[in-house]
Amino acid sequence: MQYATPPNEQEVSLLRKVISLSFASLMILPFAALTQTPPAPTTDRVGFPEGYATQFARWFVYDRPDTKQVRTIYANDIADTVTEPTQNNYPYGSVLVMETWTALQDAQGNPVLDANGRYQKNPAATPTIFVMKKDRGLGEAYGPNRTGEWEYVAYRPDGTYQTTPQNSAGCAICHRVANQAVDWVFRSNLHFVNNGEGPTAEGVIYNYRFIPRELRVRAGSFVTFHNNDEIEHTISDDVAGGGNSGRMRGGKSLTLRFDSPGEFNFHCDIHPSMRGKIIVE
Ligand code: HEC
Ligand SMILES: [Cu+2]
Repeated sequence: MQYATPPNEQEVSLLRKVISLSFASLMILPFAALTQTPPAPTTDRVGFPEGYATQFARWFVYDRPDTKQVRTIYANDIADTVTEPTQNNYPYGSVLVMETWTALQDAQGNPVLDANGRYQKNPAATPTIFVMKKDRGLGEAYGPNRTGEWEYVAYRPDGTYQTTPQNSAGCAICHRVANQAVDWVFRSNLHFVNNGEGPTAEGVIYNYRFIPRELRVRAGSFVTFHNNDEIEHTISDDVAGGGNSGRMRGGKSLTLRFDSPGEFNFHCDIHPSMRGKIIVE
């Protein structure tokens, strides 16, 4: 499993600038502008997802460390019928919503974690509501950048546009990276594999290794490991009878809390040469 290239707001806004620039030059240079502007829908066939926070299924919450955001992904009833084996083909009428919220931060700009070690929404911030809808006949308007039958729009909570349909080509261009095998939905593994969890990982398991090999944390900290390998591993306490993650398939994460100072040495039961250490200070 992979951590896909995260969406980059700067890229989006740059793209928007490029698009609006080409619209501006449309008046002067119609032909040049037409060939440069990525095609996009001219009308909104997505629609503001009224009541999403209470009526849609909450699929997962993802802490985004680089932008210090809490991203909550919701699925309407139709999208929520999708299972891991059918995630290559969401049914018509599927709506996915990503609510992007600035995380609460301390004076140094570090996210203030909640009792479960997760980011919290800053109550003073205004979220952006990214929406993608799949339906018969949608998607074609993006031309070469089409992602199946999905169309994209971003709204503010009051229903006004953050990204209009006309400016949404950038959404499709980036979502093409998520690819057809998952119907261009990026992080559904957090829903299907991790039961809705998307904490920031301090450690990864990759190529039969724990990376980093040794981690130092303060007492009371949470540590999340993400299995970024193709195969199963375990995180098993070297002390007999100690904690054991059980088999963690690729894409799976595990969050542990370390309360008392000391050393926690661990290994993988399946590949005993895989060893790691956490020093709690
Ligand atoms: C630069 C790449 C990029 C752009 C541009 C982009 N997205 Fe995404 N989008 C992502 C990634 C990556 C995720 C997974 C969450 C994460 O990593 O932050 C995502 C997640 C989503 C989701 C949740 C379902 C999923 O795919 O996991 C929705 C809905 C969504 N984006 C809609 C939009 C809309 C609407 C736009 C345009 C206004 C847009 N996106 C633009 C990369 C992008
Ligand atoms: Cu292993």
